[in-house]
Amino acid sequence: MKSIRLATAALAAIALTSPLALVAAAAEVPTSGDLSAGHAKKDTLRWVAPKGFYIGTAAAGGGHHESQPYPDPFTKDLEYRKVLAAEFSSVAAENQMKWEYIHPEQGRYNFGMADAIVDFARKNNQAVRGHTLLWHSQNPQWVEQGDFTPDELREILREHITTVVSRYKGDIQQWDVANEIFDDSGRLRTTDNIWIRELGPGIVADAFRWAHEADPKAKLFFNDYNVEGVNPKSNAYYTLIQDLLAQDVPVHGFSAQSHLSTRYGFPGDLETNLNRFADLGLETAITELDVRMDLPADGVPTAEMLAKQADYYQRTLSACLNVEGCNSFTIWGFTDKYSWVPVFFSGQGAATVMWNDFSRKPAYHALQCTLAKEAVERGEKHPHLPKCA
Ligand code: 9MR
Repeated sequence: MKSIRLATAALAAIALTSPLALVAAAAEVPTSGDLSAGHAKKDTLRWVAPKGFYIGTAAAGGGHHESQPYPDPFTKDLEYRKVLAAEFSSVAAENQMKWEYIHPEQGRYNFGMADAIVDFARKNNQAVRGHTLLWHSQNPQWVEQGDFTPDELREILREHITTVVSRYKGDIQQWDVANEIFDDSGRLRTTDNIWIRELGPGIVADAFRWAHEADPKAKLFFNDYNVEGVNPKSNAYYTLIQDLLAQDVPVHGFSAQSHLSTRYGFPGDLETNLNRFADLGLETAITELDVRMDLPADGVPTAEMLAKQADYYQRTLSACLNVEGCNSFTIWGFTDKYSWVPVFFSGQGAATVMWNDFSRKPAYHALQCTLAKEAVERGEKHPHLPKCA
């Protein structure tokens, strides 16, 4: 049965890809192993997670995937879709709701893939994280190279936010309204962020106001990388958010993307940092966790490397579970097969919790056990507990 299904997936890949892609697609079709899709329902992340805690992943597609030798993962990889549905209670659009993807030309929206993700989530009883509305990156040419007056540009942003957020009103649990607006030293991106450069810092508050008008129930977030610990960048958010809250701007959350690397120490003050935002009355979230590593020459991580990676995953999850209002924990892809990491960091990879064939790494088990233990600690009855040390 399994081989028939896999053969069908491979044929679909053949019909849709170049000869070069064929070789890769055939090589990547899972043939063996501990396939998540084949696991019992009770042996998944979402099943063991405490009630009300969303365990999520990015749904792969767009962005770097478009230059890779495989068909669109989210729509074409059936095994991938099964694991996505079985394991996660929340999904985020990896690229499919970004400006360049969803609004590629002035006056033309491309909602197909975002709609598909939202439909998939509804059918599989999953929450959706929307990503993202105001960012310095992945904006279409027509915006970045356009010759607009400030008033026109402001109207372009307002119209975009209103259109996209309204379309998914009621379907999106959390929106990353503003993404990566500070640099690592805590300075606002006044040069590379077109919106802030052309319209001034006040545009950030307007983006939150417009998003809130379009979907009053969606929780609106600031989202960034390198803000896991207490540092100049997270301090900048801490100050800005207090200012905005004092002005009644509808900001509801602060999230740490958490693209970690075993090259660096674990940000041990993650929990402290999230707590100070929680103390402002905000929700917090982990939104893009992955833990990359420097791969050995043969490309195969050692058991020690995998254990260190698992430890980083577990500590990130524990920090979130320990913070009141940190109810959404998203990993940035669940299989190495589609991870952005090797494409962006030469010599690094193996950053996700499953191998290419969806078999589970120690990091997967670390997440699963941590979720299960927390559920038990919260007094929930668990008919099944995975074997956890
Ligand atoms: O994973 C995304 C990849 O497919 C894109 O090519 C890339 C382009 O910038 O963006 C990646 O996602 C980023 C996310 O949107 C924001 N935080 C950093 C993520 C990794 O670069």
